[in-house]
Amino acid sequence: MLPPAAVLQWDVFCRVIDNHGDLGVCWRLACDLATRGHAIRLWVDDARALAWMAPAGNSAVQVLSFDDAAQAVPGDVVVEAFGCDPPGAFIAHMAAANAAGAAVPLWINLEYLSAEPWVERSHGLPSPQLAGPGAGLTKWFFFPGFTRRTGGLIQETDLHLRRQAFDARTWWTLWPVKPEPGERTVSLFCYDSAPVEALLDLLASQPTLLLACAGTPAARVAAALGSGLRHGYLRALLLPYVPQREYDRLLWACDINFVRGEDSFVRAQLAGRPFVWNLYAQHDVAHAQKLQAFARAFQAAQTVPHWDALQLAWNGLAPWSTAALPDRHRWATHSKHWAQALWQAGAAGGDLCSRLIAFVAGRR
Ligand code: TRH
Repeated sequence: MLPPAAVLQWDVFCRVIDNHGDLGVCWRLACDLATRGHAIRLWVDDARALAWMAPAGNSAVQVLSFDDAAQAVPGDVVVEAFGCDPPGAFIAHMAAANAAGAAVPLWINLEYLSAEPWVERSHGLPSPQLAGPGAGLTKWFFFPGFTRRTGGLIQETDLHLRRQAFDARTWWTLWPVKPEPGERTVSLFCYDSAPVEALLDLLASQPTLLLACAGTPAARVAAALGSGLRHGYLRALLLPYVPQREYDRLLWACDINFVRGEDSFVRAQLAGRPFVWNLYAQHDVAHAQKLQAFARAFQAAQTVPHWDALQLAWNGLAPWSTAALPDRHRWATHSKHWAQALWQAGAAGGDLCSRLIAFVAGRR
């Protein structure tokens, strides 16, 4: 019989730089680790978004103020999300323990998601700290990703079952507006830079119920559609922020999901529904390479004609005149297959938390 896995105290650090992905990713990670029996302290500098993201909270996750960590005794594992630099006094505490020959937490930097080939080479590398409060310690890079040689994607242990048990028809009955027979449903979550008006024109040629999520430039959607929020065959609903779990269900229920950043992008893939990704634009246009790398992976086994062109145009990397919606059935089938491959990897212990726990166990 295998020995029971050790229950560890995890300190997860999150700084909200902009938007909601920093906290969105950290919250999912914290909850997923807690479900696996671990004790979690989530240190966050601005927890306000949890009021809508996770109104019910999670009794197994302690949410604490980032700066208060300066007075805390570090636990067994420290995860800093996206290189957010935990308070110096907290790290100095670890360095002092190290200098005294005492046990030191494993220190992990959870990085951004990318399908670029260098991720496999960088995942799991040590970063010896030569200066600063952590001098003498080692920080480890942990990269989420799509291949076996990366950290995988967050997939909670019950996610697949919940996804399979989801009944869209019943779910829609709880909404104030429901899709009519033959009307496609599209969720929209994007940055200000996205060509929203052009998309509305494109969608308006067929019966479409558009659910414009909070965070999307709602004023532009409203201005383009007028007070009735209608245009051609398209009608729209402007949504408030909904809890993260409800947002997941929205992705499961819609025929096409426009998503952005990191977390909604991953959840749209796991939904197994057609999606279009709005990348967080970087000054040096590094997001173009990020998109290209993902497109190469996504289109490796099967191709969905027009998907690349739509992606490029949606991200301002090609003229909108080149954009068209891919064939609905082909796109849906491919998205389902893509999700199945991710699910299979997750079920075989390839999800992010399983890999993170194994990584920690291998180095403690
Ligand atoms: O908000 P984002 O743009 O987040 C950011 C950026 O990607 C940024 O570059 C990166 O630094 C950071 O993520 C990691 O998009 P994202 O990543 O999809 O995060 C949105 C979160 O908000 C996600 O967890 C889903 C959640 N959400 C809800 O819970 N309810 C809602 O109604 C909506 C629209 C989103």
